[in-house]
Amino acid sequence: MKRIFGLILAGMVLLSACGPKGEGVQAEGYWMRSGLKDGNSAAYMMLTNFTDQDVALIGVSSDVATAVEIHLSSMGADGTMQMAQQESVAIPAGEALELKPGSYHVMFVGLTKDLNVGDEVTLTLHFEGYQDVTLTVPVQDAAEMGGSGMDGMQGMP
Ligand SMILES: [Cu+2]
Repeated sequence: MKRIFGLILAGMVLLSACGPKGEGVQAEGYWMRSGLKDGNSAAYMMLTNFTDQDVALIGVSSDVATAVEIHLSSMGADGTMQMAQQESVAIPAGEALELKPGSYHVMFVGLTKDLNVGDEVTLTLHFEGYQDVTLTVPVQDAAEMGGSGMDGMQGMP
């Protein structure tokens, strides 16, 4: 009897290894840039929608900045990086949205304090079609994360 139970368990582990790993909307690999009080910063992450319904990221809140916005960076016609605020970013069912330097990011405008490497920032993601997701995001060195350059490093992600 014990042996049969063990086999069933092993089968379940195998199944879960093959299928989608996770449920709901999950954030992974999240980090944010260090920054100085009154300056700006940005957070990045991979968001995966494991639900069978489309959801959309519609806002982010945190108390470390006077404004927290969703931005999309892109190369302008004149060859400079530009950022546009996004009201909402769709994540279709079963798909992932990557927020990364040079692309989508969470923008922190007007930091209320210095953010040093090693600090942690609480951030709440708001979705349409899904519940809020709160994360504790580590502050990391952008150069180490391969994030400097393109994403606007004159203090602007
Ligand atoms: Cu931005």
